[in-house]
Amino acid sequence: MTLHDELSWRGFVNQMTHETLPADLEKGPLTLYCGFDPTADSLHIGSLLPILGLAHFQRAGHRPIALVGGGTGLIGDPSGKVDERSLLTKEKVAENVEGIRRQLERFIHFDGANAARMLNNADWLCQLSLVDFLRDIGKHFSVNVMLTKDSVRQRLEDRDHGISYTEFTYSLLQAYDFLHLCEQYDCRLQVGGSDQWGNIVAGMDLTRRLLGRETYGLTFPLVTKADGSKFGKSESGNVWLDPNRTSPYKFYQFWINQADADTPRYLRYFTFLNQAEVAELERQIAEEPHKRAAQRALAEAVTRLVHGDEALGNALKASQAMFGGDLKGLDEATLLDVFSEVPSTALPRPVLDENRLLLDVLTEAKVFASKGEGRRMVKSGGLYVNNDRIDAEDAKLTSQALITDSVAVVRVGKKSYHLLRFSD
Ligand code: 545
Repeated sequence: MTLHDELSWRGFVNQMTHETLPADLEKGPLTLYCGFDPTADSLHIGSLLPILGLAHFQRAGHRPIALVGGGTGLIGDPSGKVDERSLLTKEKVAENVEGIRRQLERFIHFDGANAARMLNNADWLCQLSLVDFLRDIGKHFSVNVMLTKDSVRQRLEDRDHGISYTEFTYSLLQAYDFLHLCEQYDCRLQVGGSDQWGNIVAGMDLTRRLLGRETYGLTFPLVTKADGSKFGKSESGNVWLDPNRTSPYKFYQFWINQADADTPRYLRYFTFLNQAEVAELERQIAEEPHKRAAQRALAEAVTRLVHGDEALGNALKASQAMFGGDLKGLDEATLLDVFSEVPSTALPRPVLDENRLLLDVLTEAKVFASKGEGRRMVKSGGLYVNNDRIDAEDAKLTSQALITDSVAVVRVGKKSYHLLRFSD
């Protein structure tokens, strides 16, 4: 399979500027780039497709440049944005650059024959002189043409959602980047999401005019969901790559919960599984959908890719906890994350030393409506502490009930959970 065959099969190709690109990609290594503006200190899964796009090019022997927009991030790309954005402070942008740089480093390798590069456009954009820029670069842009671009046109129609001169100029800066990278690094292809088409083409035009060189553009599709809702959001908002913003457990759960109708496409987008492997998982969706083998494979592969083996192991263990699995070895943060939607009762720690009956405490905590209900539950074998069955009605509550420093997990029946949290 050629790289283009692979990308097409995976559904990575939305638009290409040249019909000849697929064949040219086979002629030898080429340098390409994709830009990421530091609008936050973490990427979210919306950036995963372009990142994996770069990884596929690198696997095929090409040289990717991951560009962090320390300069463009000070301006703000209007592409696809209905409203003018508020400017981030320079300090915030610099901080975000570091966060994003660290994340990007996981996905492509920076050594070997076709080593990737990580560049920051602040290094050249922040040194430009306004007068020189307007003379040397601005002169090649027709405002008439710029006004017809999607990103601008939408914002011209009503004043409430207008566009500032600052954002209007954004695409000149991105165009200048392509020119700079072509000149300095022989970069000949820019990739990005479909919202980047206008900016990519602007850079190609500029490079053609000023260097007389032909470059390429390729865009990836927008990731959609079969039910029409927006991809990449969970109930709690964006799904981030930073484990402190979206825990590996929640990240794993996000993928496990994908619909059957979306999963084959996502396996092609977000994992490196090959055609035969994806076909086998598709067969399993068709024949035994209840087993969710494809979702499991998806969740495992993406969690491993983004968070590594150890975090995946913990996420798997945490996921089993909800279904009565072993709770030992889960740290408190993970435990609280897994049971974040479960009711909980705060109790003073000394309660653990008072030799109280477990059923009394649970009745006070409203786990049971009455002590009688608690007794019946124990008799029928339906009361668990930390997923261990309680067999005696006169069981005492002691510090033995703690599974982590301050938490005991009570379960009534198959899956009705309640947390007891002991604080000093
Ligand atoms: C800057 C300078 C360049 C080339 C590109 C850029 C960035 C580009 C842009 N891209 C988007 C982005 O989002 C914020 C990232 C999360 C912190 O705005 N002008 O930076 C997204 N991009 C990846 C894909 C995209 C795009 O990073 O291209 O389509 C999302 O899939 O929206 O010289």
